[in-house]
Amino acid sequence: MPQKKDSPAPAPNHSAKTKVSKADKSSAIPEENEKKAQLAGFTTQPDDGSLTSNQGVKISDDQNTLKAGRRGPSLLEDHLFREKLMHFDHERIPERVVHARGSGAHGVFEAYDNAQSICKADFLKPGTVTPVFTRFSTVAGFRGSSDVARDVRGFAVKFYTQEGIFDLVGNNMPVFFIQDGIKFPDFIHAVKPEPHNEIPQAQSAHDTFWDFVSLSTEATHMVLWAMSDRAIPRSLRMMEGFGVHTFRMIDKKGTSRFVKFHWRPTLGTHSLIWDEALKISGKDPDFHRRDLWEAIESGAYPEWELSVQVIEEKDEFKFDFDLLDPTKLVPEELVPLTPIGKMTLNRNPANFFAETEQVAFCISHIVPGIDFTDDPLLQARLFSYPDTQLSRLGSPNFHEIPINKSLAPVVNNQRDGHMRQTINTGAASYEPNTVGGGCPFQAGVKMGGFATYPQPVEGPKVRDRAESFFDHFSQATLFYNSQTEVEKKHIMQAIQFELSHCNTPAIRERVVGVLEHVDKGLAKGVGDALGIKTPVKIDGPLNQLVPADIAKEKYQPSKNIGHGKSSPALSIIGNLIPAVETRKVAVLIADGYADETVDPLLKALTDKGAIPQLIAPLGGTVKSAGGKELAVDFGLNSVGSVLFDAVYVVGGKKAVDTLSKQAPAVLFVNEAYKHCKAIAASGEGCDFVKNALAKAGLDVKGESADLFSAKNGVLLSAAESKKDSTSLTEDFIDAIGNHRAWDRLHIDDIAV
Ligand code: HDE
Repeated sequence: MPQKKDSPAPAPNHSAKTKVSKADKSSAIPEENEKKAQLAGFTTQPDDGSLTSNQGVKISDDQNTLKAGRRGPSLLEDHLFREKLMHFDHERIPERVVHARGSGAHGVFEAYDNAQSICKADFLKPGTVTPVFTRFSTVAGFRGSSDVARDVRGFAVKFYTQEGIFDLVGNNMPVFFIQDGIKFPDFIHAVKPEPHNEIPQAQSAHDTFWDFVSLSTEATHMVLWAMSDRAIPRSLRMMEGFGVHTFRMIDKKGTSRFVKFHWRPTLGTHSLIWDEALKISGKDPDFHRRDLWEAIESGAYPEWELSVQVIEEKDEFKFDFDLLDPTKLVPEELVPLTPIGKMTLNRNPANFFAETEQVAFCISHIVPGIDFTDDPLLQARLFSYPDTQLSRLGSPNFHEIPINKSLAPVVNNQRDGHMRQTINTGAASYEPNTVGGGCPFQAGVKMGGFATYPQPVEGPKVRDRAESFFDHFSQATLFYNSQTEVEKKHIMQAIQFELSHCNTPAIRERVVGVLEHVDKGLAKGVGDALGIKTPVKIDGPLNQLVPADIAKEKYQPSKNIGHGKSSPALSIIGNLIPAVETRKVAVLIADGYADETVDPLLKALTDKGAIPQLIAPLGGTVKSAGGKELAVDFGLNSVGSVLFDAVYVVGGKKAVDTLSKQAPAVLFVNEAYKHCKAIAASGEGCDFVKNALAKAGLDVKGESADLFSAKNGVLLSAAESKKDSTSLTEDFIDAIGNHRAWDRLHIDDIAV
């Protein structure tokens, strides 16, 4: 059973901005939980016993096939060889048709004390701790594609509640590309690699994606999200999650309210820069997977607060957008977030295939207290998820796979099928029966049975869309207006990049024409970069996703386009939560380094939860001027500054002379500058930084006061005194916490 905590539940207004110390975390997280115990029953430890066949027969020789003579032909009789190869030949299962690339972790969800007034679900009772398994993913790429592709991230959480499984299968963006599930195969075909040559991998920067989204203007809002920094998270631990659709919550009295689900990371939401993401894909395609794994192994457990936006039934039609339209969000300024609990991921899977690959999320997995709405995208998903598990996992018994197994008892008359694990006893596999004493019996609502909310439904059978879904641009404009200037620039550059990879001029032009309806400046900026003259006039109706037999004029978007105000909550940079914890800091070092700085620097960073790593010209060790030896984490050639959040160059004449002759060391600092990362140096290290930036074309003399300032995130202290280096380290730590110096000078001029 999910454990109840002895300590009082956190206050309901516990905000995502509240920093939770490690000590707090460990006290909140039970070492054992019921799901862990259940999985233990299926888990084997490496055994030092004899090697056996799958039938338990001991194997005497696993090096040689059975042959007729020492140099003779292999024999078909070799049952041990055939068993081993047969199993190997079938090791792979089909990868997910979307969201194939993913990483998962176990954890717990702990309810605050306030959700029961709107939801009767047991796992939301105050202080209830429920085991969870969470899988993050990209959407378009194949299973082996890069983690940091520009893409939406899946954010799927399986709650093993006392009343059965609840899957909250969301994304890191609050809206979606299409309004009706019947277009999902078209959209996915358009974004996946093109079918004739299977190019490009894990990218939307190609003709078919932009062709589809420019013809289906309902995608415009989500396209802007996908072109924003949200699509290149710094870490899976530093991104938000959203349920996207409007759901229902039902309280004990049977009252239904509309809700939107939000996950907010306590580390804040942070992103990469596109140039950085491109380079990380080469240096470490497992960047996000490794980051999640290492954080959990080190005890720095990632956390998210779950909130809901609650809308009373009577307010369903109060907004100028439709709550059932998944291309719209509910601005927080209209309906604030109410935090209702916290998720902590605290355990890596024991086996990737058994857990992360075989986990089967289905939006149809809900528990009493939660229900669906008529959102046509949500309705389509209700069919798709269980259906896709049949081809991926191969059997309707996928719920029996340990990672998918409910903690609540599963009792019904479903029987047999491929790979059935349960051995059902007795003669009755039907209901009603007398043979089995009438069991299992229906629970009824009072005994916790699920009952669908009795929402009245009436209307003609039509293939159509409500007019309230026709406005495709207001919220795209709202989103764009809500971004800081830096974020707007990133969106513009992302669209320029993507369109420059489209071969068909008409597609590029149509996209610019669509952008005119979002923001004229954005359209012009993109157009200018591609040699497209604005304004662009689009031929034919703007939205082509209309029923064939219905007048196209009816489907024109509303006239009040481009009127969007702003919603400050939608900016990442405008909502910075400073966090140094788990940030990776490269310390550039070489033989002859100055003794004074390194130990205090490493200690100060580690005390704040950052992860300093020593990067030297070669691997092995480095010796200080005073003869002290330190182990090097990486040689310069095996990493790059893109894998770190900040760089420190250690002083010491001999060390800096050596580093100055290393082109990768110079590139390291210059790329860190270009990517707006905190840079610090002490002693002779300061000259190294200045010379490096001068080589990249910056005027380090004329403007040195502005360039080398805390605001610009470049901190130099030529003196090596204890006082100076302490204050340098403090400023450096602050700069790391700010994530990036977004307003850094001359970024576009730097030649790297
Ligand atoms: Fe999915 N989606 N989806 N999706 N989705 C799948 O199910 C589908 C949509 C999401 O880590 C598939 O098990 C349809 C929205 C996540 O295992 C498949 C439609 C959102 C994951 C499927 C959508 C999502 C999936 C493929 C439109 C955010 C990965 C493998 C009607 C709210 C879960 C699988 C994991 C996976 C269908 C749209 C999120 C084919 C038909 C909107 C996070 O069933």
